[in-house]
Amino acid sequence: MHQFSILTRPILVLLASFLTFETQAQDSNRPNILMISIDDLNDWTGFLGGHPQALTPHMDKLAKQGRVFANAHCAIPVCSSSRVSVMSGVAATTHGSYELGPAYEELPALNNVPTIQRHFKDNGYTTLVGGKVLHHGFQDRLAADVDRSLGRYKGARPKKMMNLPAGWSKAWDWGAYPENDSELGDFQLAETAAEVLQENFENPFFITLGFFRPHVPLYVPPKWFDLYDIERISLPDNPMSDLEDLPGNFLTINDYAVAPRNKDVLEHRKQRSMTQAYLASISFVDHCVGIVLDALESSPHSDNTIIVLWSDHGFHLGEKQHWAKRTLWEESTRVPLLISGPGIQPGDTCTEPASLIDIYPTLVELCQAPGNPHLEGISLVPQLNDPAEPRDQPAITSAYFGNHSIRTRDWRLISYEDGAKELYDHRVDQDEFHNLAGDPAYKETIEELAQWLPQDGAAEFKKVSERAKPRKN
Ligand SMILES: [Ca+2]
Ligand SMILES: [Ca+2]
Repeated sequence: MHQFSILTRPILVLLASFLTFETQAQDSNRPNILMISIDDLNDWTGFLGGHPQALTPHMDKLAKQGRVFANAHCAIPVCSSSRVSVMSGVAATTHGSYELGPAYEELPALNNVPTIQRHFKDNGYTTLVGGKVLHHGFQDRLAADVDRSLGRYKGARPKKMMNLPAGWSKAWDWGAYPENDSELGDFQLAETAAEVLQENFENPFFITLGFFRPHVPLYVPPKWFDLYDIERISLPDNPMSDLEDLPGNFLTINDYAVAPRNKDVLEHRKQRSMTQAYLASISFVDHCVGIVLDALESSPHSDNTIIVLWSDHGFHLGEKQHWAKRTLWEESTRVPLLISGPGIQPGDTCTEPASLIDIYPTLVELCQAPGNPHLEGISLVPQLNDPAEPRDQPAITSAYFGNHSIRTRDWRLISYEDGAKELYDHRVDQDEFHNLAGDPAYKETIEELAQWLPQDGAAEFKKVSERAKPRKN
């Protein structure tokens, strides 16, 4: 055993205490993280412009303070799988959850993959989680990933259905209810978070908040409905002829039993009313986001907190004759993604492709946390420094086993399990009306994009009890 001389010993003690001080100093300078997820929010926000009337002043303010990733996409366009990908930093083709189904801790491929909360906790952060973050919550072996729970989501529901036509899934009701914001779980979560943000923390914090609106049922108080005159709401441009150039496959497999069919929506004349409820829910959740952001701004942590805001996937309101999610088109895959914080200069919107699985490595780099060998996304720090910095990696979205979308700055290629393809040129066709896949002039473009298609995706892992049920008729 090495023996220190009496002379060197005090120097080592001094050095050790200096190092300890240095480490603590670094710790106290490491930025906090405030992660805000919103459920089922598509690009209908002011800063993305997906709907000309959407009122989201609080998110728009945040967008001005940091970087907007205007070409950001989910890994899988459905709740549980998308959130598993965000929290693990792992693609569907590795974890094997391609639709609504297994919980994080049930997926064998993630046995040794720490959630982002766990990873930061293991590196000195205090983790707080409230609302809907992982679809199934932090349960079983994930329970210890959370130092402090800010409560699970609690929904308020009227005694009777308000607007739902007979025979539709009860999950899909909507209406001006309850009377006050304070009766809704999202508002309560925002208020709780606002209080927590005034506290002092010994370690840097990682707070994750998951807001539930605009997920169905679309119940929010009357004042939010009053923001949108039902007769003057712009409805999505949705020509029936849009379907004529589509391969049949995805039109069939996305016919999920819970979401209403567009022909039923039209038959019952509910399109305006449902669109109004979705917009009202967006403005309500924006208000909740504002409560949290205002609280952070007036807190001792305002200068040293990274804010990441995202939605787990997009949402159709009739586009391509479809409602809800699960497709590989822009309405389903595109999500809001905002990042702001110390050192991030406001500036132009980034139109390079980004994926929600890039969030994990981005936060690791921003906080100088140790790497994680499981991560499959790529840090967005270069685009936080310069929004024009090109990205080679497209955003890859998978939906149901064997179907993938490749989204670059200018293109979207969709490839279905049976080999059928769609190609859209986003420079001139942001609505994805014109499928160019059958045009020989685009053969090379398709070949180039197809190089990104996952070749050996993990077999699908699904609990039988949680499989999506196909419609019977
Ligand atoms: Ca969702
Ligand atoms: Ca079309």
